[in-house]
Amino acid sequence: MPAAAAPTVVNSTIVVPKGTTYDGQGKTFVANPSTLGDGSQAENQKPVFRLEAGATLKNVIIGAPAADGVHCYGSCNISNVVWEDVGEDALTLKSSGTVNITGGAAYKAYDKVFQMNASGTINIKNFRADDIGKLVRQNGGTSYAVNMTLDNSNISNVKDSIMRTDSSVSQGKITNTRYSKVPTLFKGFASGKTSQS
Ligand code: DGU
Ligand code: CA
Ligand code: CA
Repeated sequence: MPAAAAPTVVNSTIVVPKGTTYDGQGKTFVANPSTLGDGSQAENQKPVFRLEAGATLKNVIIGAPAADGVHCYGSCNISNVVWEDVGEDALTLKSSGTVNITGGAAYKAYDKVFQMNASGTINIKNFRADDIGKLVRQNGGTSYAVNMTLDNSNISNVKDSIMRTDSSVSQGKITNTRYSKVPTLFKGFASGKTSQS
């Protein structure tokens, strides 16, 4: 078997311009801890990838350290992206839009995987997550609407919940998903705002 290729060390955030696609072709990317962040729970680390509105990131493995993962400024498409060891968090919606996550996985998130810091939608399908705090977290104390969906996925070893919000207008929907060691599916949602089948 050929030796695995050395990871690409990212010294400054890779920007994916508006409407374009970045195909990592299965390569592994890691953050330079002295320029982007060490992937600890310290806030204000920089992302490895920054996606502008309508950008797509695909076929990427993010290794450790992962710093602040991926930031989306507006809608973004994330296809077959694997976080081997989530940093401060895996992906953040920084301005309103729809995040579509298709395929891929996230492992070892001490706290959050997907962080929603703006209103919008997150659709997660065909995903695997293991050893995480929360899969989706709307920024604590915010009251805008976030619509969260999870379909056809496999989620295990969760400390807190799969979807969590403090907003009475946000919604969560989980379909066709397998769980193991998940204490709570939904936390903080108003009654009637969640469904599971
Ligand atoms: O408690 O500082 O966790 O984008 C609030 C936190 C939060 C953000 C968020 C993020 O606002 O830091 O990583
Ligand atoms: Ca944080
Ligand atoms: Ca963060």
